Amino acid sequence: MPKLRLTYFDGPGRAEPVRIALFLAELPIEDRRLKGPEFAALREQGEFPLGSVPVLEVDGRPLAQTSAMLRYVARLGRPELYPADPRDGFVVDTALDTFNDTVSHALSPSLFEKDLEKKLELRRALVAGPLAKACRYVESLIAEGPGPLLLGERLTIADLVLGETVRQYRSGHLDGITAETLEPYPLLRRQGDAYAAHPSIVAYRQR
Ligand SMILES: N[C@@H](CCC(=O)N[C@@H](CS)C(=O)NCC(=O)O)C(=O)O
Repeated sequence: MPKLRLTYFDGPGRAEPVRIALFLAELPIEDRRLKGPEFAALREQGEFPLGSVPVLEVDGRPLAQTSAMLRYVARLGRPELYPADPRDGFVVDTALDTFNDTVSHALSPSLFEKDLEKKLELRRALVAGPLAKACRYVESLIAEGPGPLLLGERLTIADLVLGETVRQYRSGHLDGITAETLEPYPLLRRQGDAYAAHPSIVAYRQR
């Protein structure tokens, strides 16, 4: 097995689905959690290929991009998390990219905004615009199957990202994005409930 080290901040964020996938794949890792100044110093030293985290080192080779990490970890240790069937794989990838890339990038400017009123204004625009579009799209994908997860009963790497996103919104840790934000999206809420109650996720929380 390769030697794995995951570097991120000391919080869930983008790394949490990768941590969960690694746990489910039973792959031991070094879970390196940085404080802000440490991140800045290591970035300055060129430690992160794209200047961002998470970074997953595989036998010392640093690799970026959360979605690629999720696919890699699934293939390595828990293949059922990433369907081999091309159409199912496509559905997983499109949901992953929508939340892990489109929504995350749309959220970024507000994360760095210090003024609370301006931050809330950015969040209102996000909720009404890119987030609404993304949620409607993912709901249409869930609606194609029996639910409650993206591909029915089967847990996939996309469910890790969607479920962690629902959990983050419900946590109230993001100003202006709350459980109420999910009110118009019943299938996403149901996905979040089923995800949280899934035995694999319960096992992760109890580890
Ligand atoms: N596409 C990358 C984006 C990574 C990313 O934007 N990471 C953020 C933290 S969540 C970061 O490192 N931001 C610091 C910066 O880019 O200055 C991924 O999905 O892994």
